[in-house]
Amino acid sequence: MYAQMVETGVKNIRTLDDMSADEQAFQARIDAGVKIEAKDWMPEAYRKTLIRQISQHAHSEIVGQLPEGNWVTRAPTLKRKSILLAKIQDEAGHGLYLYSAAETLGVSRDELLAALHSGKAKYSSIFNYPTLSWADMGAIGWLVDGSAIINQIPLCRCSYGPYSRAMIRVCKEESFHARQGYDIMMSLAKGTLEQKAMAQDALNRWWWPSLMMFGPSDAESVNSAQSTKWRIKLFSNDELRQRMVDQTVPQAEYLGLTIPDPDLKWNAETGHYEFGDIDWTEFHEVLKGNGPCNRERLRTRVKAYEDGEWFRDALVAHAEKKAQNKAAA
Ligand code: FAQ
Repeated sequence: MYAQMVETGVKNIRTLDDMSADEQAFQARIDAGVKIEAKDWMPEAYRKTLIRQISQHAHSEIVGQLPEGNWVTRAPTLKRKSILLAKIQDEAGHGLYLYSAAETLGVSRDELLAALHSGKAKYSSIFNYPTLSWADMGAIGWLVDGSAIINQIPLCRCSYGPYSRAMIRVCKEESFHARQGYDIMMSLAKGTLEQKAMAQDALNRWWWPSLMMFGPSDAESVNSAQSTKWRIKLFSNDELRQRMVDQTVPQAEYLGLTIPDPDLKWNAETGHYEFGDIDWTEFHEVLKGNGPCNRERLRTRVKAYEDGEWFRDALVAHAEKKAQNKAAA
C-alpha cells in the first residue's frame, strides 16, 4: 500500500522502500487508528512535524489575543466587555495547553518562545490584520474562530494523543467564541444603518484573510502529503476551506450581509459554492513578515514577555527555596 503513495504532485512523502522496520511498524499503528503517545517510539520527522505544527498553533493562540485585546477597553457594554475578556483568557489557556502538548515531544517552552520572539517561528497569518472597529470583534469570532473550529475538529481525531486530547477542550471553547462573534454581528446587522455598514465593512476586510487561514492550496502545500499519511491532517487545506465557505455563506445571507466576492456562486451539481481566486501574493507577504501588523504584533508580544520577567523569576526563586527547605528538612 505504501509503495503506491508517490503520486504526481505529492511532495515530501516517504515510501515503504524509504522506511526502516521501525517506521513501517509505526505507520501500521497509525493506519490501524492507534494513538501515538509521548513515550512511544516515533520517527524524528513525525516528532519534528508535530513540534512545528503544535508550536505554530500555540503561538497563534497567544498572538491571537492581541487584535482583540485592542477592544477590551472600548467594548460597547459591560456584558460585551466581560464576554470578550473571557474569550481572550480562553485563547491564553489554549496557548498554554498547546505549549504543554509540544513539550511532551521533548522541546522546551523557552526554546519555543525564543523562536517566536526572534521572528523565526510562524503563527497564523490572520493575526497580522488590524482591528479597526467594534464590528471586527464580531467578524473575528464568527469568521476566524469559525474557521479555527473547522480546522480543529478533525485534529481531535489526529494520531498524536496529547494534541488530539488538547483539541477536544479547545474546540468546545472555540464554539462559544464563534457564537459570541455571530451574536455581535447579528446585533449590528439588525441595528442602525451605520451599524449594519460597520458589520459589512468588517466582513469585507476579514473574509479573504479568513480563507487564507487554511493555508496554501493543496497543489502548493508542502507538508500535507506526509501529514495526511501520519494522520496529523485528516482533510486537506482546500477541503476545509470549501467547508468554511459552504457553512458561512448562508450565515452571511441570514445577516443580510454580502460576501465580498463577485465570483461566488452556488453550484447545484457539486452541492458547493464556487468562489473567486485568493490573493496568494498577499498571503506570502504576510508570512514573510510584511503584513499590516506583523511588526507591531511581535513588538507587543516581546514587550509583554519582558514585562513579565520579574514574575517568572519570582516563581522560580520561590520554587527553588521550597526545594532547598525540603532537602534540608
Ligand atoms: N498562517 O504545507 P502547508 C485560532 C505555513 S488558531 C501562517 O499547508 P501545514 C484560534 C505552514 O506552517 C489558528 N503560516 O502546512 C484563535 C507551512 O510553513 P512551514 C491557527 C501558514 O502545516 C481565534 C507553510 O505555510 N491554527 O485561530 C498558514 O501542513 C481567534 C506551508 O503550508 C492552527 O495552527 C497560515 N494561515 O498546514 C485565537 C491549526 N498556512 O511550517 C485567537 C493547526 C500555512 O513549513 C483569536 N495547524 N502556513 O515553514 C494546521 O492545521 C496546519 O498547520 C495548517 C497549515 C493548515 C495551518
